[in-house]
Amino acid sequence: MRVQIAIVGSGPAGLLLGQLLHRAGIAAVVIEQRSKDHVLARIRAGILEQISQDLLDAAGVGERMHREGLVHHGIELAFGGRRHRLDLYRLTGGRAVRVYGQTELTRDLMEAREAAGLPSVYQAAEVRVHDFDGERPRVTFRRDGQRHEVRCDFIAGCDGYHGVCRASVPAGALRIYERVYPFGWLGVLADTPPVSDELVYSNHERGFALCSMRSPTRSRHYLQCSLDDRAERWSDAAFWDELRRRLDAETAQALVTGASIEKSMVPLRSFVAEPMRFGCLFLAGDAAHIVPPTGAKGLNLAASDVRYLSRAFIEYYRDHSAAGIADYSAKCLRRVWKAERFSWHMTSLLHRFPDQGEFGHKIQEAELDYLVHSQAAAASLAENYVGLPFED
Ligand code: FAS
Ligand code: PHB
Repeated sequence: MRVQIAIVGSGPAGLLLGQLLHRAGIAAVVIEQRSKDHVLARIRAGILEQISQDLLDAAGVGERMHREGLVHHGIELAFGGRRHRLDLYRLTGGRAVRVYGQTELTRDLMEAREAAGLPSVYQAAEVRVHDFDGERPRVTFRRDGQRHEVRCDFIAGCDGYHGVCRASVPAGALRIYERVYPFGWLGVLADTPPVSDELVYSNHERGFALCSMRSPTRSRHYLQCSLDDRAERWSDAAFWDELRRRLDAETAQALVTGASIEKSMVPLRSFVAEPMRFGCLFLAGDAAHIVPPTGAKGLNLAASDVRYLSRAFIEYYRDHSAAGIADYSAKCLRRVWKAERFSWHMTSLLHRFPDQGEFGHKIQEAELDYLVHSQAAAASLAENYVGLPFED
């Protein structure tokens, strides 16, 4: 097979890139190691910045998101037994976020790709990338016992943190920056009504908790947990009891519990691989960077990379200019590091660290108190939460 762009990975980054390239008449194939069902079964992000929503519209897949997604003008911070609302809309001069699960966004993109009859390979085994430092990059894989080869102009490594693309870059060519947090998140999805109209982020002495949602009838909750914890050790009752303990009295009272339909645990890390381009190989999304989910940035950063990468490829083929390709990594990384900073800040502000001590806790309390009583501090958090503007 020969295409212009070989996209490795059928998560949000790979599928969104494929759709934007298709709309520009650029031929791409998506190569995914798992099945569609497996990709759709992963429960992940829930918050879309306006920029990500605009990209989905540009990709022609925004209709269900607008119909079913929930626009949120604020978030609430709970600490010291009270909730404090941050009016994101007022603080940012009219900007908001939309709750729309990554699973649904991925489904919309998969369906659009299928409807357009675009080439995708699922359950591809032994995916390998070759000769991306030369002029003739290739991707090979096995499927149904046959070896396949895709010849292309460029390879988009959209294969996530554990993917093959970054792993194929010579170690000396990468600079890795990483912080592993001493805790994880235990997440539960349940068909129970959300505890509040907006998200509630709770800083509690027992640990962080987050009350989120997917729809008016489906809630998503998280508890900070230790790294040696396991989801299967938590009964639903134990999860709900601990969540109640970490909420203020009013919220705990309003919590409607029920059977979990998904329960999973993720470790938290900040991770950046620099640069994000190696010859004809371009990394996008989690393949290049990871943020702790506290700032709801992971999925939105993937979309941000894809915005730059799709424009670079379109410019290359339409305008015969390699400027966007040359600038790709530097432009992405400026935005990546700002999101890394914000996600690290939100994580440091809201979680209990084993070594933080009483002084550290008092500093957290003071920062939260300052945040909810200072217009300037609240506006700073708000503009990062809704998504910083692009500095193209
Ligand atoms: P993805 O990891 O989504 O997709 C990569 C794809 O590449 C996968 O389908 C994988 O199967 C495939 N792949 C991997 N290796 C391959 C190979 N060798 N060959 C072919 N295909 C290969 N973000 C938030 O904002 N909020 C959250 O609450 C949140 N929760 C998360 C929970 C978990 C468990 C994880 C891992 C991430 C979470 N994130 C969250 C971040 C998440 O949403 C990512 O930012 C988002 O999935 C990034 O999308 P992609 O870059 O497409 O990577
Ligand atoms: C989610 O709904 O999954 C979610 C929302 C906000 C976050 C993290 C996760 O900061």
